[in-house]
Amino acid sequence: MNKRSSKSWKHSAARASWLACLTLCFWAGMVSADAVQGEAITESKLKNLLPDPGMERLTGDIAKDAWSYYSADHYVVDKETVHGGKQSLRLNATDKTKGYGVYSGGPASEGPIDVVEFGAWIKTNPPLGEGNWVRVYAQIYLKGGALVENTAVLKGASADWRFIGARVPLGGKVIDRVLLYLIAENYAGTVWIDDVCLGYGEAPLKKGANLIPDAGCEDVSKWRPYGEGGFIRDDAVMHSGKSSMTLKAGEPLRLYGARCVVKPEGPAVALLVGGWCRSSRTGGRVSLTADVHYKDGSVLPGLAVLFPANEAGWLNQEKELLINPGEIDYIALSAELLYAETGQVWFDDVYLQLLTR
Ligand SMILES: [Ca+2]
Repeated sequence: MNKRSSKSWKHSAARASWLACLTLCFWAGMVSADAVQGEAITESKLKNLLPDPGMERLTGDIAKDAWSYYSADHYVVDKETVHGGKQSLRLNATDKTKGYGVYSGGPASEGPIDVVEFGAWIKTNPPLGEGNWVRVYAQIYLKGGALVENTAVLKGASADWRFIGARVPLGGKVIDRVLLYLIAENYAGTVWIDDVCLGYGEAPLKKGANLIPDAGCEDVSKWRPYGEGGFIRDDAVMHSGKSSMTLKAGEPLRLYGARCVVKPEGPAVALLVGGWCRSSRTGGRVSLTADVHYKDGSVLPGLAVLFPANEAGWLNQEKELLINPGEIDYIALSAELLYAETGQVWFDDVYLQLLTR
């Protein structure tokens, strides 16, 4: 994030919402009453989206820095007490009735997000006592205006650096922006903040069961001729089990194939299409190709996984193919040998699985 956009967090709306949340929303989305020890979040491998997470570019000049304060009291650049790098941010809290803190933010997401992770390393002197705490509070603004809040709270006496953080499941929502506040409350003393993290995660898609009824090509009665047809079961060549399915090129510039139609249930983000293929051919194209037919009559055709020529043996190829949203009526999967001049291909252990969030 560049300097210009980082300044966009210093607007009055953020301060107003902070004041509102101080009184109204403190306990909303509270995830942790005590410190979450360890690096569970910092090791999450998510890209850190904060403009200056390590306080390394902090100058102490509110007009220049990526961090803003919202109380009347300034933060200080500390080069002595650091968690990582050469600097940390220090708050000098003198009045227990005030909140002392800073905030920064994260950008809009490019696509749906499944989890937001945030956290920070905190040190206090004197140690936090009964009724004192430091919290990391995230305001996640979704596209369309909804607000998701979550808070991780550091409590308990310790003079050491401690990590607090939280994971917020969003279930595939698009983020407009995130504001991340670090606040000491009901506390008089010194607070250091360093190595803050804010990341957006897209969880791996969930794989459904294989929809192909005769995936191992043991029976092949579930497959139908496609194009010029001409496929047969081969009991002498197989990747696994007792047989495979083979297609032979005949007339050049023709399509020889076998097709299987499945009726999946429920929505999907993508299809996982793959299988094992062995081929001995001249020219042409070998593929597993899916056509998705929707209940509204529309068709998404030609989602193909290509197999290179591989006379030496069996080769596995697979692909995650994004599909359009909508209710699927059926999917036709074709094992194809297209435009080959001569030759033969074998397919075995074919799979077609729905991928969902
Ligand atoms: Ca640092």
